Amino acid sequence: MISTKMADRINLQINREMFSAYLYMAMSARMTEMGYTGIGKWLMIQYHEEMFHAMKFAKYLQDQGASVKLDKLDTPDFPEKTVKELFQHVLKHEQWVTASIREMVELARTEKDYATENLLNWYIDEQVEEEKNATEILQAIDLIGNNAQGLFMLNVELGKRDNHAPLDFTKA
Ligand code: OFO
Repeated sequence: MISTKMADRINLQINREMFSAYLYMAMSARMTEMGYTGIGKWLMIQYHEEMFHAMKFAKYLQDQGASVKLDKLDTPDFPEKTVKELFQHVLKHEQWVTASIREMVELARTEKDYATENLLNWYIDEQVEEEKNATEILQAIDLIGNNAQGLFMLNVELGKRDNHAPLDFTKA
């Protein structure tokens, strides 16, 4: 059993993970509409990853006998119109999510909630991966500079990303 405070914080994080999914879906649409179909696909796979992150928290709440409470999602609002600016936003967003997960670890430690802290270790590792992915894409964009052919190749490369996130709630 977990505390009400911890359950509320996990429910807030579910909302943040689902907002991440919503944001990446919107970014995917914009990139696809601009002709970057490979980048659009990469972002849609990121959408599925985020939904998995949300479902993993939801399943944990249920395993702990706590309720899943879904709140409304904010509208994704982003002004970026270039690939570089968009991935700068992705990195900044992931850094914000990392800070949010770290805050949860602090709460779990304060409450001596070892089970939740153990679950959060998975998310800590995942955030290292999330920030690394965005950073590597930004490094590639910097190497490419204003070379249109390079950007074309990056679009093709990112379009090769596969979906590994389980879509089945019970496998979260
Ligand atoms: Fe759920 O890691 Fe990205 O936001």
